[in-house]
Amino acid sequence: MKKMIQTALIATALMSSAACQSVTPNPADNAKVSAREFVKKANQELSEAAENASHAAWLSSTYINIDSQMVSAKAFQEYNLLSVQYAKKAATYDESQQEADVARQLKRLKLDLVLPAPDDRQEAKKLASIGLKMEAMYGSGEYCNDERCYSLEDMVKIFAESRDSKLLKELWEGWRNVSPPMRPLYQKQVNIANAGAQDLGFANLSELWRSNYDMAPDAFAQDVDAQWGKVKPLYEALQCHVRSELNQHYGNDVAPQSGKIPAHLLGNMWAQTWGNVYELVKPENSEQSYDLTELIAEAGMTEMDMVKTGEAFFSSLGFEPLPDTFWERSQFIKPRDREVVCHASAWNVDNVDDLRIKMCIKKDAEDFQVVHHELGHNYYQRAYNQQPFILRGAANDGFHEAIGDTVALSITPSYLVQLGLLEEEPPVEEDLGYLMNMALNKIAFLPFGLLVDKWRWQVFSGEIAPEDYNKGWWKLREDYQGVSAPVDRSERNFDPGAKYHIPGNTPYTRYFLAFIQQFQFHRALCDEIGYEGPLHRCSIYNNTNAGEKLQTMMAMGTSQPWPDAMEALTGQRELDASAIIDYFAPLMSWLEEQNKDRQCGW
Ligand code: X8Z
Ligand code: ZN
Repeated sequence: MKKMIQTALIATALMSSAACQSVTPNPADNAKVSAREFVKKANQELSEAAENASHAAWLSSTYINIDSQMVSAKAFQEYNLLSVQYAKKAATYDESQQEADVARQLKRLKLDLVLPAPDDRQEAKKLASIGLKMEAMYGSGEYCNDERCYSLEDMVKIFAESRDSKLLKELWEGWRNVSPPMRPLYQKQVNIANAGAQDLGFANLSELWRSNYDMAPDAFAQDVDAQWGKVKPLYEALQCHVRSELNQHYGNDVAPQSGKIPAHLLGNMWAQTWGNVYELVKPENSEQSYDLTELIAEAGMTEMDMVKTGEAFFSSLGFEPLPDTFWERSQFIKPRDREVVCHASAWNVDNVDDLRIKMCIKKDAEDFQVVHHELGHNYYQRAYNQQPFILRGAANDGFHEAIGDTVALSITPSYLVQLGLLEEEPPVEEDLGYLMNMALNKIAFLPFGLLVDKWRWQVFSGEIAPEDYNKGWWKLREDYQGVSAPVDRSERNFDPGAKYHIPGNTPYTRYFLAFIQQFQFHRALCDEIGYEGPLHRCSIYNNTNAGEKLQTMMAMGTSQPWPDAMEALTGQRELDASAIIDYFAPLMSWLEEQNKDRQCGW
């Protein structure tokens, strides 16, 4: 399961966890060997099992059909059982008696599980098939009205471009028909995985997930809340301004002046990033003077060109080019002849150099950013491939999500000029528009990044009962994001299931962390290269010193507690939201001015 991270970065517990079809003896049955011998064997067996599972998962994600699901479920089941057995056996060794490298591997074996099965083949089998089924349901989901059918990708595009609130509301509701059938499966999955977590000595799956950050699980939850407390004023100011501008555009009947913002009006199916409503909310006198989506179109860039441009950025930092197999095996474009899981992911199928991304690329600014995000995963995966298999992972999962985004923060106007996409740099006075656009994507995301796992933690612990799944979801959506459902919801709905990471069983707090870390990383790298000036204008493009800093940290994998990796990159040992606050300081002043006569809050 650990491999969930390393292998398919996002794609689910399933894929990455999985494996070994063979007649591997149960490690728990072995006569007790030294801890060093034990981790050696674990590295070997788990890496084989993970590779097997990854091949199967690639297949089931890029050809959704009954056979690929069966093969993949089987491989996941085997990998999962093997990981659980190793985790249990690891707990029989006293870490404090081992040399540091062995102790670290024992620790990682015990914690790096996302969806542990109880040690029972039948339960493990059920768990695997449920996961695959939900992911396939999501991947092949669509909405049809009397006129036509819409894939999720069609709907996502309409959300980005359309201001027809009636159509948006219809599609918002329509897409959410994908998930009610998942509800009983999800409930079952929670039960089995909770039993698995309890077998491993955790109170429930929530405690296991929160234990993966080199600190006590409750301390982690508190730290996350504390970070949220620091950025919340910025979010509230943004919500207030956006609400008011949407009200101006749509009128009181569609977009109320006060309270929560109806979730279908924010340019995104989940209201998680709001960059697509930039035109409606931009500062009047300081337009962002270019639109990257238009520049991509004007330059006639293909999907492949977008990926090549991303690769070139990493090359400019000194990273080796991607292997030929990356170009041969990746999925860049949505195939027309079959169903696939379009949600973007990055893979290292053999955990060495079989790097791939799987996307259904749209030729727009949003996916240009996602391409960099995914490539960040691939370069990280390759950087730590010299570590023992058990330590091939990020310092923590937020780091994995932050690398590509950190690089993408350097897609500044000056970089676009260097690329030849933009003729000249816009004047500094127009930066407010640039910052607004960034805030709509980065600040707007924060409460969503937080609440997805707030919901899951409560579900896993039983605090949200199965009969309240949807109610619990909307309470969090309303409280944290200040958005509301545009149509009535009830327990006939299962809205969390309409967001990929729930059926895909991918933990989500990682993105909240990453959205804070990426600014911290960006600031540290800009300091490193001697940049002086506003943080949002800094680009590390072409700077191999910045590249080396990244490479050094990334090569550590998960061999050290994450504060060590943080220190290697930034000189700091803690998560620090002050960088994101610095970055947006000019926008915050502007928002405060705009909001001074408005009643903010919800
Ligand atoms: O799932 C992703 C990546 C793959 S790890 C495309 N992200 C989250 C999402 O789409 O919900 C990136 C940001 C948040
Ligand atoms: Zn990612």
